Amino acid sequence: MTANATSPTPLTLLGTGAMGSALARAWLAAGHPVTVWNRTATRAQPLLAEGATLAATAAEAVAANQLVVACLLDDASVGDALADADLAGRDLVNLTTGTPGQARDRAAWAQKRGARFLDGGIMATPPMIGQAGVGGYVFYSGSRDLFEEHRDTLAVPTGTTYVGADPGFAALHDVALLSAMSGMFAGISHAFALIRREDIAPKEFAPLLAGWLAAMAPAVHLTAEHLHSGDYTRGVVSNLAMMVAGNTTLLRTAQEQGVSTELLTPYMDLMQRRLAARHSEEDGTGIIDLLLREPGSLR
Ligand code: FVH
Repeated sequence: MTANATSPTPLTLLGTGAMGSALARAWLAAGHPVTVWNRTATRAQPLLAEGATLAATAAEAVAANQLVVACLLDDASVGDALADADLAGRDLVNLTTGTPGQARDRAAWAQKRGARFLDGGIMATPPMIGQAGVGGYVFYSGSRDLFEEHRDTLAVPTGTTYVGADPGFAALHDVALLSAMSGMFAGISHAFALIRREDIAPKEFAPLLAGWLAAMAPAVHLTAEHLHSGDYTRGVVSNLAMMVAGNTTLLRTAQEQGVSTELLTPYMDLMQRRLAARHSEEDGTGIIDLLLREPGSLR
Protein backbone atom coordinates (compact mmCIF):
# COMPACT_ATOMS: atom_id res chain seq x y z
CA MET A 1 0.00 0.00 0.00
CA THR A 2 1.55 3.31 -0.94
CA ALA A 3 0.64 6.81 0.13
CA ASN A 4 -1.55 9.00 -2.00
CA ALA A 5 -2.92 12.49 -1.58
CA THR A 6 -6.22 11.36 -0.07
CA SER A 7 -5.21 8.49 2.21
CA PRO A 8 -1.87 8.72 3.96
CA THR A 9 -0.21 5.33 4.41
CA PRO A 10 -0.86 3.69 7.77
CA LEU A 11 2.30 2.56 9.53
CA THR A 12 3.66 0.91 12.62
CA LEU A 13 6.38 2.49 14.71
CA LEU A 14 8.42 0.36 17.09
CA GLY A 15 10.14 2.46 19.74
CA THR A 16 8.79 5.65 21.23
CA GLY A 17 11.95 7.02 22.76
CA ALA A 18 12.97 10.61 22.07
CA MET A 19 13.45 10.05 18.34
CA GLY A 20 10.63 7.54 17.85
CA SER A 21 8.15 9.89 19.52
CA ALA A 22 9.25 12.80 17.32
CA LEU A 23 8.80 10.64 14.22
CA ALA A 24 5.38 9.44 15.37
CA ARG A 25 4.24 13.02 16.01
CA ALA A 26 5.28 14.11 12.53
CA TRP A 27 3.38 11.26 10.87
CA LEU A 28 0.32 11.78 13.06
CA ALA A 29 0.31 15.50 12.31
CA ALA A 30 0.35 14.67 8.59
CA GLY A 31 -2.66 12.40 9.00
CA HIS A 32 -0.98 8.98 8.86
CA PRO A 33 -2.65 6.36 11.04
CA VAL A 34 0.19 5.23 13.37
CA THR A 35 0.27 2.11 15.51
CA VAL A 36 2.96 2.37 18.16
CA TRP A 37 4.67 -0.13 20.40
CA ASN A 38 7.24 0.52 23.06
CA ARG A 39 8.87 -1.95 25.47
CA THR A 40 7.87 0.36 28.31
CA ALA A 41 4.27 1.09 27.38
CA THR A 42 3.97 4.22 29.56
CA ARG A 43 6.47 5.98 27.31
CA ALA A 44 4.07 5.62 24.38
CA GLN A 45 1.05 6.99 26.31
CA PRO A 46 1.46 10.69 25.35
CA LEU A 47 1.15 9.73 21.68
CA LEU A 48 -2.29 8.20 22.19
CA ALA A 49 -3.78 11.62 22.89
CA GLU A 50 -2.38 12.70 19.53
CA GLY A 51 -4.14 9.88 17.70
CA ALA A 52 -1.76 6.93 17.83
CA THR A 53 -2.98 3.40 18.48
CA LEU A 54 -1.08 1.40 21.08
CA ALA A 55 -0.26 -2.24 20.39
CA ALA A 56 0.23 -4.53 23.36
CA THR A 57 3.11 -6.42 21.79
CA ALA A 58 5.59 -5.81 19.01
CA ALA A 59 4.12 -8.80 17.14
CA GLU A 60 0.67 -7.19 17.30
CA ALA A 61 2.09 -3.88 16.09
CA VAL A 62 3.81 -5.57 13.15
CA ALA A 63 0.59 -7.39 12.25
CA ALA A 64 -1.27 -4.05 12.11
CA ASN A 65 0.45 -2.53 9.06
CA GLN A 66 2.55 -3.42 6.05
CA LEU A 67 4.98 -0.57 6.69
CA VAL A 68 6.90 -1.11 9.92
CA VAL A 69 9.45 1.45 11.11
CA ALA A 70 11.84 0.56 13.93
CA CYS A 71 13.59 3.30 15.88
CA LEU A 72 15.16 1.53 18.82
CA LEU A 73 18.30 1.95 20.87
CA ASP A 74 20.61 -0.37 18.96
CA ASP A 75 20.69 -3.37 16.66
CA ALA A 76 20.33 -5.85 19.53
CA SER A 77 17.08 -4.17 20.60
CA VAL A 78 15.70 -4.61 17.07
CA GLY A 79 16.39 -8.35 17.32
CA ASP A 80 14.81 -8.45 20.79
CA ALA A 81 11.71 -6.50 19.77
CA LEU A 82 11.04 -8.49 16.60
CA ALA A 83 11.91 -11.94 17.93
CA ASP A 84 8.29 -13.12 17.98
CA ALA A 85 6.88 -11.01 15.14
CA ASP A 86 5.74 -12.46 11.81
CA LEU A 87 7.52 -10.30 9.24
CA ALA A 88 6.21 -12.10 6.16
CA GLY A 89 4.94 -9.55 3.64
CA ARG A 90 6.06 -6.61 5.76
CA ASP A 91 8.22 -3.65 4.69
CA LEU A 92 10.71 -3.12 7.51
CA VAL A 93 12.43 0.26 7.66
CA ASN A 94 15.10 0.25 10.33
CA LEU A 95 16.02 3.73 11.57
CA THR A 96 18.01 2.37 14.49
CA THR A 97 21.65 3.48 14.49
CA GLY A 98 24.05 0.62 13.83
CA THR A 99 27.14 -0.37 11.89
CA PRO A 100 27.14 -1.18 8.16
CA GLY A 101 27.76 -4.85 9.03
CA GLN A 102 24.80 -4.93 11.40
CA ALA A 103 22.59 -3.37 8.71
CA ARG A 104 23.67 -5.98 6.14
CA ASP A 105 23.06 -8.82 8.59
CA ARG A 106 19.70 -7.33 9.57
CA ALA A 107 18.71 -7.07 5.89
CA ALA A 108 19.52 -10.75 5.33
CA TRP A 109 17.67 -11.63 8.56
CA ALA A 110 14.58 -9.68 7.47
CA GLN A 111 14.63 -11.15 3.98
CA LYS A 112 14.81 -14.67 5.41
CA ARG A 113 11.68 -13.89 7.38
CA GLY A 114 9.83 -12.72 4.29
CA ALA A 115 10.17 -8.95 4.71
CA ARG A 116 11.50 -6.30 2.41
CA PHE A 117 14.12 -4.13 4.13
CA LEU A 118 15.45 -0.60 4.09
CA ASP A 119 18.03 0.71 6.49
CA GLY A 120 18.14 4.35 7.55
CA GLY A 121 20.66 6.59 9.27
CA ILE A 122 19.07 9.64 10.89
CA MET A 123 21.00 12.87 10.42
CA ALA A 124 18.80 14.93 12.73
CA THR A 125 18.03 15.40 16.39
CA PRO A 126 14.47 14.95 17.72
CA PRO A 127 13.65 18.72 17.69
CA MET A 128 14.59 18.85 13.99
CA ILE A 129 11.97 16.23 13.10
CA GLY A 130 8.87 17.66 11.45
CA GLN A 131 10.61 21.02 10.92
CA ALA A 132 11.16 22.16 7.35
CA GLY A 133 14.35 23.98 6.40
CA VAL A 134 16.50 22.93 9.39
CA GLY A 135 18.76 20.63 7.39
CA GLY A 136 17.73 17.29 8.84
CA TYR A 137 17.42 14.16 6.73
CA VAL A 138 17.71 10.38 6.78
CA PHE A 139 20.12 8.34 4.66
CA TYR A 140 18.37 5.29 3.21
CA SER A 141 19.87 2.21 1.60
CA GLY A 142 18.58 -1.17 0.46
CA SER A 143 15.91 -1.88 -2.13
CA ARG A 144 15.45 1.15 -4.38
CA ASP A 145 11.95 -0.03 -5.32
CA LEU A 146 10.97 -0.19 -1.68
CA PHE A 147 12.40 3.26 -1.05
CA GLU A 148 10.49 4.70 -4.02
CA GLU A 149 7.28 2.99 -2.90
CA HIS A 150 7.39 4.61 0.54
CA ARG A 151 9.30 7.74 -0.40
CA ASP A 152 6.41 10.16 0.26
CA THR A 153 5.66 8.65 3.66
CA LEU A 154 9.34 8.54 4.66
CA ALA A 155 9.73 12.18 3.64
CA VAL A 156 7.08 13.35 6.12
CA PRO A 157 9.25 13.63 9.28
CA THR A 158 12.41 14.91 7.57
CA GLY A 159 14.34 14.83 4.30
CA THR A 160 15.37 11.62 2.55
CA THR A 161 18.64 10.78 0.81
CA TYR A 162 18.92 7.37 -0.87
CA VAL A 163 22.55 6.20 -1.03
CA GLY A 164 22.43 2.80 -2.70
CA ALA A 165 21.23 -0.78 -2.85
CA ASP A 166 23.82 -2.05 -0.36
CA PRO A 167 21.86 -2.06 2.93
CA GLY A 168 25.05 -1.12 4.77
CA PHE A 169 25.52 2.18 2.96
CA ALA A 170 23.05 4.26 5.00
CA ALA A 171 24.85 3.32 8.21
CA LEU A 172 28.22 3.87 6.58
CA HIS A 173 27.28 7.38 5.43
CA ASP A 174 25.74 8.11 8.84
CA VAL A 175 28.81 6.97 10.77
CA ALA A 176 31.22 8.70 8.37
CA LEU A 177 29.47 12.02 8.96
CA LEU A 178 29.26 11.44 12.71
CA SER A 179 32.97 10.58 12.77
CA ALA A 180 33.81 13.83 10.99
CA MET A 181 31.63 15.65 13.50
CA SER A 182 33.53 13.99 16.31
CA GLY A 183 36.82 15.36 14.96
CA MET A 184 35.24 18.79 14.63
CA PHE A 185 34.03 18.72 18.23
CA ALA A 186 37.53 17.70 19.33
CA GLY A 187 38.88 20.82 17.61
CA ILE A 188 36.17 22.97 19.18
CA SER A 189 37.04 21.65 22.65
CA HIS A 190 40.72 22.43 22.12
CA ALA A 191 39.99 25.94 20.83
CA PHE A 192 37.80 26.82 23.83
CA ALA A 193 40.41 25.34 26.19
CA LEU A 194 43.02 27.70 24.71
CA ILE A 195 40.95 30.79 25.57
CA ARG A 196 39.36 29.40 28.73
CA ARG A 197 41.54 31.17 31.29
CA GLU A 198 41.80 34.44 29.39
CA ASP A 199 39.64 37.54 29.41
CA ILE A 200 37.92 36.46 26.19
CA ALA A 201 34.16 35.99 26.35
CA PRO A 202 33.22 32.53 25.05
CA LYS A 203 30.08 34.08 23.57
CA GLU A 204 32.17 36.51 21.53
CA PHE A 205 34.63 33.81 20.53
CA ALA A 206 31.92 31.34 19.43
CA PRO A 207 30.81 33.16 16.26
CA LEU A 208 34.44 33.56 15.21
CA LEU A 209 35.00 29.83 15.64
CA ALA A 210 31.78 28.89 13.86
CA GLY A 211 32.59 31.22 10.97
CA TRP A 212 36.09 29.78 10.59
CA LEU A 213 34.85 26.19 10.59
CA ALA A 214 32.22 27.07 7.99
CA ALA A 215 34.88 28.78 5.85
CA MET A 216 37.11 25.69 6.02
CA ALA A 217 34.37 23.11 5.37
CA PRO A 218 34.50 23.41 1.54
CA ALA A 219 38.00 21.86 1.74
CA VAL A 220 36.19 18.51 1.60
CA HIS A 221 35.63 19.09 -2.12
CA LEU A 222 39.37 19.39 -2.85
CA THR A 223 39.95 16.20 -0.88
CA ALA A 224 37.32 14.44 -2.97
CA GLU A 225 38.92 15.79 -6.14
CA HIS A 226 42.32 14.46 -5.03
CA LEU A 227 40.93 11.02 -4.23
CA HIS A 228 39.16 10.98 -7.59
CA SER A 229 42.23 11.99 -9.63
CA GLY A 230 44.88 10.27 -7.53
CA ASP A 231 46.92 13.48 -7.67
CA TYR A 232 47.07 14.81 -4.11
CA THR A 233 49.04 17.92 -5.08
CA ARG A 234 46.69 19.50 -7.63
CA GLY A 235 45.25 22.82 -6.49
CA VAL A 236 46.98 22.69 -3.09
CA VAL A 237 47.37 26.12 -1.54
CA SER A 238 48.42 25.08 1.98
CA ASN A 239 50.91 22.25 1.68
CA LEU A 240 51.93 19.65 4.23
CA ALA A 241 55.42 21.08 4.75
CA MET A 242 53.95 24.45 5.75
CA MET A 243 51.24 22.88 7.91
CA VAL A 244 53.68 20.62 9.79
CA ALA A 245 55.91 23.64 10.48
CA GLY A 246 52.81 25.48 11.69
CA ASN A 247 51.98 22.64 14.06
CA THR A 248 54.96 23.69 16.19
CA THR A 249 53.18 26.98 16.86
CA LEU A 250 49.94 25.18 17.73
CA LEU A 251 51.76 22.92 20.17
CA ARG A 252 53.77 25.74 21.75
CA THR A 253 50.63 27.83 22.16
CA ALA A 254 48.92 24.93 23.92
CA GLN A 255 51.93 24.67 26.23
CA GLU A 256 51.91 28.43 26.94
CA GLN A 257 48.20 28.31 27.72
CA GLY A 258 48.51 25.23 29.90
CA VAL A 259 46.34 23.09 27.63
CA SER A 260 46.84 19.39 26.93
CA THR A 261 47.75 18.54 23.33
CA GLU A 262 46.13 15.10 23.50
CA LEU A 263 43.40 15.98 21.02
CA LEU A 264 45.87 17.45 18.53
CA THR A 265 48.83 15.12 18.46
CA PRO A 266 47.31 11.99 16.87
CA TYR A 267 46.48 13.97 13.73
CA MET A 268 49.77 15.86 13.79
CA ASP A 269 51.71 12.58 14.06
CA LEU A 270 50.01 11.37 10.89
CA MET A 271 50.85 14.64 9.10
CA GLN A 272 54.47 14.20 10.17
CA ARG A 273 54.55 10.60 8.88
CA ARG A 274 53.18 11.60 5.49
CA LEU A 275 55.68 14.46 5.25
CA ALA A 276 58.53 12.13 6.18
CA ALA A 277 57.46 9.90 3.27
CA ARG A 278 58.32 12.82 0.92
CA HIS A 279 54.84 14.18 0.27
CA SER A 280 55.57 17.79 1.21
CA GLU A 281 53.59 19.25 -1.75
CA GLU A 282 50.35 17.48 -0.84
CA ASP A 283 47.70 18.75 1.55
CA GLY A 284 46.26 16.34 4.11
CA THR A 285 44.68 13.90 1.62
CA GLY A 286 47.51 11.36 1.96
CA ILE A 287 46.62 10.88 5.61
CA ILE A 288 43.55 8.98 4.42
CA ASP A 289 45.84 6.35 2.91
CA LEU A 290 47.75 6.08 6.20
CA LEU A 291 44.50 5.30 8.01
CA LEU A 292 43.48 2.34 5.86
CA ARG A 293 43.71 -1.07 7.55
CA GLU A 294 42.47 -4.55 6.80
CA PRO A 295 38.66 -4.57 7.43
CA GLY A 296 38.03 -6.14 10.82
CA SER A 297 41.27 -5.00 12.46
CA LEU A 298 40.72 -2.74 15.45
CA ARG A 299 43.43 -0.08 15.10
N1 FVH B 1 18.17 11.23 19.94
C1 FVH B 1 19.11 11.64 19.08
O1 FVH B 1 19.56 12.78 19.10
C2 FVH B 1 19.67 10.72 18.02
C3 FVH B 1 19.68 11.37 16.65
C4 FVH B 1 20.21 10.47 15.57
C5 FVH B 1 19.58 9.09 15.62
N2 FVH B 1 19.60 8.55 16.96
C6 FVH B 1 19.27 7.13 17.02
O2 FVH B 1 17.87 6.90 17.06
C7 FVH B 1 17.62 5.68 17.76
C8 FVH B 1 16.62 5.95 18.86
O3 FVH B 1 17.13 6.98 19.66
P1 FVH B 1 16.26 7.69 20.77
O4 FVH B 1 16.74 9.09 20.88
O5 FVH B 1 14.81 7.50 20.52
O6 FVH B 1 16.73 6.86 22.06
P2 FVH B 1 15.96 6.61 23.43
O7 FVH B 1 15.13 7.79 23.80
O8 FVH B 1 17.00 6.16 24.39
O9 FVH B 1 14.98 5.40 23.11
C9 FVH B 1 15.44 4.09 22.91
C10 FVH B 1 14.30 3.22 22.49
O10 FVH B 1 14.77 1.86 22.34
C11 FVH B 1 13.96 1.02 23.20
N3 FVH B 1 14.73 -0.13 23.60
C12 FVH B 1 15.97 -0.16 24.18
N4 FVH B 1 16.36 -1.41 24.38
C13 FVH B 1 15.37 -2.22 23.94
C14 FVH B 1 15.20 -3.63 23.87
N5 FVH B 1 16.14 -4.48 24.30
N6 FVH B 1 14.06 -4.11 23.35
C15 FVH B 1 13.08 -3.26 22.89
N7 FVH B 1 13.19 -1.90 22.92
C16 FVH B 1 14.32 -1.40 23.44
C17 FVH B 1 13.54 1.92 24.33
O11 FVH B 1 12.46 1.32 24.98
P3 FVH B 1 12.18 1.66 26.55
O12 FVH B 1 13.55 1.77 27.22
O13 FVH B 1 11.44 2.97 26.57
O14 FVH B 1 11.40 0.52 27.04
C18 FVH B 1 13.19 3.19 23.55
O15 FVH B 1 11.97 3.04 22.88
C19 FVH B 1 18.96 5.20 18.33
O16 FVH B 1 19.48 4.17 17.50
C20 FVH B 1 19.83 6.45 18.25
O17 FVH B 1 21.21 6.16 18.09
C21 FVH B 1 18.98 9.38 17.97
